Amino acid sequence: EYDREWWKEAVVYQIYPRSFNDSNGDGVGDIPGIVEKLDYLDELGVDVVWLNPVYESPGVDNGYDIADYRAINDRYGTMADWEELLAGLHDRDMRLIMDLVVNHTSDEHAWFQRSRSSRDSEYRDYYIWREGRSLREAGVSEAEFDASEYHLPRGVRELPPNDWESFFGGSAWTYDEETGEWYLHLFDERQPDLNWQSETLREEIYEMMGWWLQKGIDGFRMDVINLISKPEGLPDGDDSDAIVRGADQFVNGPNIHEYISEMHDRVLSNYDAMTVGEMAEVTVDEALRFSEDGMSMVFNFDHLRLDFGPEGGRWTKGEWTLDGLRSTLTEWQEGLEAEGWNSLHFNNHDEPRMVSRFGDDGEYRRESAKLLATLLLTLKGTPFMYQGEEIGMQNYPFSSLTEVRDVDTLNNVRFARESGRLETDEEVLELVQHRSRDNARTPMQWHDDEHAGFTNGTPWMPVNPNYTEVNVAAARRDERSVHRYYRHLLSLRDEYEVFVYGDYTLHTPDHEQVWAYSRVTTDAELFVVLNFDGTATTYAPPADVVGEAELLASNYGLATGGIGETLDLSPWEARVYLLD
Ligand code: ISL
Repeated sequence: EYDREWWKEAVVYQIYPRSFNDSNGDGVGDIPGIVEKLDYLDELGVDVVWLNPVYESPGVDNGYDIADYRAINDRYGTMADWEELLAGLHDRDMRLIMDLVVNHTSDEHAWFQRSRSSRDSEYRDYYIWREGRSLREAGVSEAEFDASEYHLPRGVRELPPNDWESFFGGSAWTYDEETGEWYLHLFDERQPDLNWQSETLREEIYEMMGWWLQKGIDGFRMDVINLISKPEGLPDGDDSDAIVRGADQFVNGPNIHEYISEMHDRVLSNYDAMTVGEMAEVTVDEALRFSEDGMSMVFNFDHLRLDFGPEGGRWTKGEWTLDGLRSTLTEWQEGLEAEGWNSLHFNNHDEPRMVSRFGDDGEYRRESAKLLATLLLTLKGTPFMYQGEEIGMQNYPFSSLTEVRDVDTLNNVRFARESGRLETDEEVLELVQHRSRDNARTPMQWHDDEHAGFTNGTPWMPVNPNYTEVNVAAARRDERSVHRYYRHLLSLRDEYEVFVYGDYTLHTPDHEQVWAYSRVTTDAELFVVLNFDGTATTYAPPADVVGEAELLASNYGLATGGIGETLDLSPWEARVYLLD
């Protein structure tokens, strides 16, 4: 009766290996460290692990700069360790999806080394090389020209081939002395973009994907996959409001659907694999097209931009509203109801912690973390949890830039300082606390020993000082913990199909602090009510849900069933009812 897929019924748990568990005391998490925690994941009740990149890499962007797609970074372990991880997951009926990072490689990848060596290299067109523009061509006078902006060698006075900007700040082009041309990098200069127009390159990628699938993995999370197609002639950006200059040209570029469906035909269609495409900017209509191309689902970020400031962009600060969150997520719920499938996520290794962002990480940390868990696990779609959210881990209280490791934060701060957009240390620190990806990258908090049990050595990132209270060991002992609540909801999802396949109907499009919705199949109905605020309120549910019902989950430990004509809701209260 439903269009069933294993990945629709699954809950994914994301592991950021550097910060999960260190088995050898070097301060960096590793694969044997994950293997030690497999029973923990099994007990929690998740079905799939998404592993952030563990491939050979110089680590400029913590592994998103890959030097060899078929080798494991020895910081993290060996291929044998990785095989043990895969087997250990499969033995416990869990699956593994790997990160596929094919918009770019590291500059240390052999392809790039050969590509940069000469204009005639057979690898030249694996990457995107262009000549610069002369000052005259660009209409820039000698006096106006600031060579330091482009990190040019002495004597070179030219501009990059176009005006595109890197997501990490500054021009997306770097001049390379070896051949006197520029190469494109939408991220760090040590992450050159691959040229998907080359059929040979595409073949190499498909072969590599097949190689991993043959090893037995269950799918891929595809990094910035909608950036891989760049338009002919690489025209300047046309939209000054774009997330970065040029995005209107290279986001969902002209051949994107051709490449994704080709990838599907050539590789993925031979396996029962799950794929999730990470998409910097994507609309519901685009998402539907990607599902026609054979992608299981995409990550969209509409709801993770609601707290950008009015100036726009990630390095600004504004306030999200319930109205914004509810209408954005509802648009996606409704838009993918008939076709397609949603992913659900409120944080990951690039985003602040969800309880700090959408909940209350002070007085109501526990309650609001549980409310957000309820939302994540009762909307329609495949939920993605990020390590630590199951114990309500929160943002790190940064007090200085010296605590920051992330290339994105450091580069963006540098460019914002250079351009005068951020003037004082206070402004910088406030934004870092609010936005830095490192908020999510502090070590996992296992127990209340030194370094939270993450390592016996010195952790590569400071541990959040709240680890003495917020840690797995304490949470497992405490019946009222966030952790217990996740376990409960995860088991409910296994028990009741309506959590997976029920249609979503919103009941409170305008309510100031309550978000209530139903999930309905032909034979069951869930009613979910969430009080998104630190004050109590009374809410009158729609008449057709009032009556006998079983209270399946509640973050205030209520025992009674039945939905009354009015519901008195405590601060951050969440309830899930199954109607009789
Ligand atoms: O960090 C961001 C949002 O918080 C984005 O600018 C981010 O860089 C973008 O969403 C793409 O992220 C992915 O690709 C990057 C890598 O640094 C991120 O960790 C990865 O998730 C480049 O590979």
